[in-house]
Amino acid sequence: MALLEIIVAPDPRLKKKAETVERVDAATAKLMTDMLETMYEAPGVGLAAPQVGVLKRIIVVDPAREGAPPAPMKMANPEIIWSSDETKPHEEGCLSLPDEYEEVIRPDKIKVRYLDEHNEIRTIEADGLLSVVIQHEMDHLNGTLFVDHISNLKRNMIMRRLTKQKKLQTSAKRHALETA
Ligand code: K1U
Ligand code: ZN
Repeated sequence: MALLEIIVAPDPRLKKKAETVERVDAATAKLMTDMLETMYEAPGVGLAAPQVGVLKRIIVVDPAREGAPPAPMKMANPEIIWSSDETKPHEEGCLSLPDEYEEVIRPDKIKVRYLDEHNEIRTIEADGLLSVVIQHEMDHLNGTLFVDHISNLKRNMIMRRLTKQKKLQTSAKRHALETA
């Protein structure tokens, strides 16, 4: 197993559309396992392959509450085949937008079809946090971030903070190299 580096916004790699997985082979299954390990370590409740620099339609999720047994799910080529008309607001975070949280409104319930880690087709129904996290991770596969669902004003404020943070980190790294 291996920990992967999570890309932090703003970064053009987070805005690209990911490619369909032809077949879930051993290499894809290993990537899924590494993504789950990276997600647990972060910690987070979901992760999409583009967040670790891999432009493939792969997501992992585990919305189990603290203290509950783990409930990891590994999905390739997830497709929403039904979503409820009823919508619900939910506060979302993102490991690629550290320390930023905003309410996003999405369909409450969904049905998702995907390939599991054994290349088997599966269909599940999801509601609550599982539904929110799957929709959030599937957005990453199309280059969409949760801030794309909120007002321009809020999005611009968040992106300005993240840009500033990145500049500070870049200059701190440069200073550390120059003084080493
Ligand atoms: O970056 C990501 O896509 C993961 C993201 C998933 C998500 C969380 C909440 C609503 C929608 C999507 C996260 O996991 S952010 C971290 C987080 O929410 C969390 C961290 C530790 C414990 C519980 C939650
Ligand atoms: Zn995210």
